[in-house]
Amino acid sequence: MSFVIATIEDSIGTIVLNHAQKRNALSQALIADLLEALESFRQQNLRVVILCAPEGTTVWSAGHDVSELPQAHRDPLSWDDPLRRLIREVENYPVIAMIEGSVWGGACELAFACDLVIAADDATFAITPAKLGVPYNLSGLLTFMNTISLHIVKEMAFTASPITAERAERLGIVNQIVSKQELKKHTSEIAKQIVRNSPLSIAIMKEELNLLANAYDLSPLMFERIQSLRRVVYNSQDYQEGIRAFLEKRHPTFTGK
Ligand code: YXS
Repeated sequence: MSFVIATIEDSIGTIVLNHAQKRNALSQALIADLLEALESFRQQNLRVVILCAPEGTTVWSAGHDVSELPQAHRDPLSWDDPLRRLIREVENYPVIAMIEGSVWGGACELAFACDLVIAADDATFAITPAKLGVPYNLSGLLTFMNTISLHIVKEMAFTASPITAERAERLGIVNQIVSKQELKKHTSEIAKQIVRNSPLSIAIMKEELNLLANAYDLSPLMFERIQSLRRVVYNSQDYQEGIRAFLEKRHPTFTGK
């Protein structure tokens, strides 16, 4: 069974996240299917991709599959982890995130890594590492910083509380919000407009904008210091408590150890 449904119409690829039972959690299996669909679209030279969940969903994606987070003593968000590979892959295509329902954690990063975010008025967005004791990684935080002003990134990351689509639009995080009924038609019209324009021009501007958005100099010394601080966190009792509490369906008790 595939955890995504991939279709093509008018040079537009659509990928529907399709694991409702687990609230479209970004598991290794779902990400593998998503990457396969993106690769197939790339081979067919599709000009734009729409990433969405089934119409009427209340949860777009519940984020990283918590049951697949390493229990301890291993970086949960290292270069080759599925979520990291997916984010890098999404940055290679013009992708529109079509959002309805709630978006959590790593799925927020996935949505914000897309080129446009078109949301239904019921959408919400939550950045959740602090809720689980996860030391988010540098490139992941940069995805958020490239989408959201620093104060709002900190508010969302430190509180782990969802923000509404209306506020996200006001903050420029979301391009446009429309009614659930209008969402699919409106997003498709934007995709068709992109298809009518020059694919070469769009591809090079996307690459240039990605390069500029990621153009930060970080010395090896600074990088190694950050990695050692992150190691303290994913080796902590709090990190294990965060995951255990989620799996046991209870609130975590963090001690700072
Ligand atoms: O109990 P069963 O077996 O039916 O499974 C339940 C949930 O355990 C499962 N599920 C998940 N499994 C793994 N990873 C997840 N992220 C996840 N979310 C849900 O799906 C089944 C149905 O869930 P349930 O009963 O809670 O559904 P609901 O409709 O009542 O509530 C939907 C949500 C999304 C509000 C609720 O499932 C929820 O709060 N999920 C966790 C959202 C979250 O905190 N995600 C962050 C994941 S960690 C992550 O993305 C990064 C590592 S980080 O945190 O660093 O950003």
